[in-house]
Amino acid sequence: MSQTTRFRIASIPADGVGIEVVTAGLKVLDALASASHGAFAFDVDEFPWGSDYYAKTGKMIDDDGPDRIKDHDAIYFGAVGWENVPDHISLWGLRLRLCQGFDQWANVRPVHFLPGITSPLRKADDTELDWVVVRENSEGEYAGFGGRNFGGRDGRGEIATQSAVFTEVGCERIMRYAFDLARTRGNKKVSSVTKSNAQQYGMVLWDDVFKRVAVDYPDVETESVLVDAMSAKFVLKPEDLSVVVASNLNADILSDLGSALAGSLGLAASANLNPERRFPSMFEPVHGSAPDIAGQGICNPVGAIGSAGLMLDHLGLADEAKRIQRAIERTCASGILTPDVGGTATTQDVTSAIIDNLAD
Ligand code: GGG
Repeated sequence: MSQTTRFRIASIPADGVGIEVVTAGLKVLDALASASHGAFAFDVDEFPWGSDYYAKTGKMIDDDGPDRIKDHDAIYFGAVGWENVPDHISLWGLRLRLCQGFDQWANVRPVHFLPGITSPLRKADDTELDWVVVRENSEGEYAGFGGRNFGGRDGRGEIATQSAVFTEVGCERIMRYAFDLARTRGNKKVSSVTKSNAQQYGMVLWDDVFKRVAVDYPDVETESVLVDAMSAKFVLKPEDLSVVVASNLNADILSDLGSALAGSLGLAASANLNPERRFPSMFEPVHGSAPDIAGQGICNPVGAIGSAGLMLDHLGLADEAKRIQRAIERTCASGILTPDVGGTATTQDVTSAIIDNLAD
């Protein structure tokens, strides 16, 4: 018998529904490993980092945390954000610390329309819709440059600055990623999104780099669209989209809009990739910790399970990734749905159905 390929996964469920959906995703991975008859296995190390950890220790992650997981094959992440910690502390202390520390510069967020899920877009009933938001994940509006000062002035005299940072290296690498991705798709098109009419330095640099990079991809159609116009396009002409590349903040907002148009934020998967593989990549649902439904067993596990699929693809298990996607589609088509998409099923019901549907 040939040797089992073992993958080391660092699991960080973190906050709220993150804990429930990571549990669901790990069950799916377990089922696939069991069915592989020893071809592959997952060694999962779970870490308790998150907002509760911060409440106990004053840290979102241990100081040596990144070092302890830097040699894992991948990170499987839940969600960050809870009422006991200010949002900017929890986001910077954990998710951004890992994304930026491990140079996961490409955040890939597919917008998938699933059978059996009602989209708020009437057009989705009879039009094939499918696009990917590629989010620049290392700089831009999330560079973290700025400060607050003059709090001692009388009255309301404090000031704050927050600078976006755009570099040619950062722009070029995410654009090349987007163009290479477009080449793998039926509709070979990249839409670049900025607000360069108002943000005349960083985003004009982005536009200039986009024009330069596009020359190397003459087979790929391009367009440059302002973010306000792109928001309208997501709703009014989404059939025109294939790969949408945008800065950190713009892509975050657009991908939430895309997930909502597909039916729910709970459906959307994402991959934070370090394409050079110098560091582990991190896979997580697009959604946050959802305090309003956390702990009730009714959150939608599809986004997290889809993210596990993206992780398998990254680990070289492309067939298993396709099996997860097919199982998600079959489950949704059969009407086993959580309340956010109009059903009455629990997180566990949907997870079990997806596992049952993994079989060919
Ligand atoms: N699983 C994604 C997650 O936890 N998101 C929390 C959040 O607030 N993210 C903001 C961002 O990534 O820009």
